[in-house]
Amino acid sequence: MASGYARISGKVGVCAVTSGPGATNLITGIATAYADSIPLVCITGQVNSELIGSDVFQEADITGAAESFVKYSYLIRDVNDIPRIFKEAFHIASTGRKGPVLIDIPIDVQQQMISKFSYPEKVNMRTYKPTIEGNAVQIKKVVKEVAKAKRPIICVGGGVHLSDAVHEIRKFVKNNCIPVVSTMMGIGVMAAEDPYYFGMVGNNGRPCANRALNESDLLLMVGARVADRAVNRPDLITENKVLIHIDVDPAEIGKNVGPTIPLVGDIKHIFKKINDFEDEEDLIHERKEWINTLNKYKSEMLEKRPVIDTEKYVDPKDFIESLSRALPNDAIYIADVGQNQIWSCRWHLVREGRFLTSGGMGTMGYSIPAAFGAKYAAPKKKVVAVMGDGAFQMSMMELSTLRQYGMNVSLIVFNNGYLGMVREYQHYALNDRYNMVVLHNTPKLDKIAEAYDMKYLRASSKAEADKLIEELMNTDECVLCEVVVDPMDLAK
Ligand SMILES: Cc1ncc(C[n+]2csc(CCOP(=O)(O)OP(=O)(O)O)c2C)c(N)n1
Repeated sequence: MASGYARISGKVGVCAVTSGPGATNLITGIATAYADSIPLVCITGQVNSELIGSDVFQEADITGAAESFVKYSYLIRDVNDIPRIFKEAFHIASTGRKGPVLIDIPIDVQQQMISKFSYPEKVNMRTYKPTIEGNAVQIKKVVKEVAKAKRPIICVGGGVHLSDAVHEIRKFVKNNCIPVVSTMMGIGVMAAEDPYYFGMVGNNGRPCANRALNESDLLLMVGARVADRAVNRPDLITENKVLIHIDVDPAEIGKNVGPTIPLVGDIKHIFKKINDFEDEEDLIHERKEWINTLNKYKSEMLEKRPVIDTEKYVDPKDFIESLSRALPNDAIYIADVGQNQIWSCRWHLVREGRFLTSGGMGTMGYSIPAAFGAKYAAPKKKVVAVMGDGAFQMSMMELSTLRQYGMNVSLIVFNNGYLGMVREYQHYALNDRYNMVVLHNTPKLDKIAEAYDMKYLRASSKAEADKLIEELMNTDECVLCEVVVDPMDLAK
């Protein structure tokens, strides 16, 4: 929830839990935020300072357990450190490469009074000074190199959203006539049907996006990690192109691939400066040809669409596309993890809204709580969460939280009776020897909706799906939709 809130509000999301099991329950949420660089301050209760380490009731060494997933953590020993630590925690979470910060507070510290409360105005940490402004010499080098490129491409990642640089990137793209592809976290930086945008790259990406990336002579990797899902063989990427890697985290640059030009800093700051340089008019013609070539790939390299019996099932790709066309321009769409996520990445057409998903960790059960946080941050926007029947059951207890706080979101469960993505893997890799992927026990969703006093809609054919979408657009209530899809359908 805090993560969904942070992504939509652009502020730090905060969550607080009790000691021991409360704290350990939070670990997956913390790790999910860490993998996607989401700014959080997570406050955990801790047992009495004097008892720490003696295995008392509800004790867990949470700073130790979460060590590798937090940007920083504190165990507060002195109540008078609270103002400074909170100031620092919010600063660390929300600057540089954003991420979760943990504050563990023993009960005795919570019960004491601060002798003289004063909340610091400034943070002064000698060891933490992220680079925001990009190096002027490097920026000039980037501009020079881009000006020479005939087949340049930009690959945008989640860092563009995190630095609120969508406007600056779109301006740069238009001024310089450069095509764009994205990672999963970079979806939405460009509108899905923008003529400069060619889709998501990677093993679950669009063939034309991968081809565009491969055939470019210059790649600007912006706010992306060059992670395994996006670039299969990073070691080969510089074989035929100049690589410019722009990221706020210096540790990302050179981690997976050595760039020709590294540039550390905040993307918004950097592109504001880059956009101030004059454009190279004479190359624009050649770049238009490059874009024409990519458009040819786009129309020729059509993805496989298995034939679905639309009298019996809903075609999820068709459904997602129709849904996204019906949604308001600024709608927030959240995909869970699994086949539903891959379908959503390809077929949800973002315009001015946002697309949220758990990219780095791929945490099932992400979408319902993230929908809560997104709706809390943007109460006037339509929020839709799409998930599989497996993930639904991992977070369905949060229906109660949605109802308690009156968060009217639309939840869409693709019911295929399987942990679909893993079934698909077992289909390809294990010759259909299915093991622990059948969901015989999915509860009746109409009954679940009734139990939580929610509206329920169902579709198991194309005709019903069209009606469902229409009804969904005409309601502001909290809705649980069951969309029956072919159990044997494939992600791609
Ligand atoms: C918490 C968690 N457990 C396990 C996995 C591994 N996993 C990835 S996709 C998937 C199946 C998802 O099934 P479902 O939610 O029904 O969605 P579908 O693939 O059918 O759309 C699993 C088990 C995961 N990503 N997260």
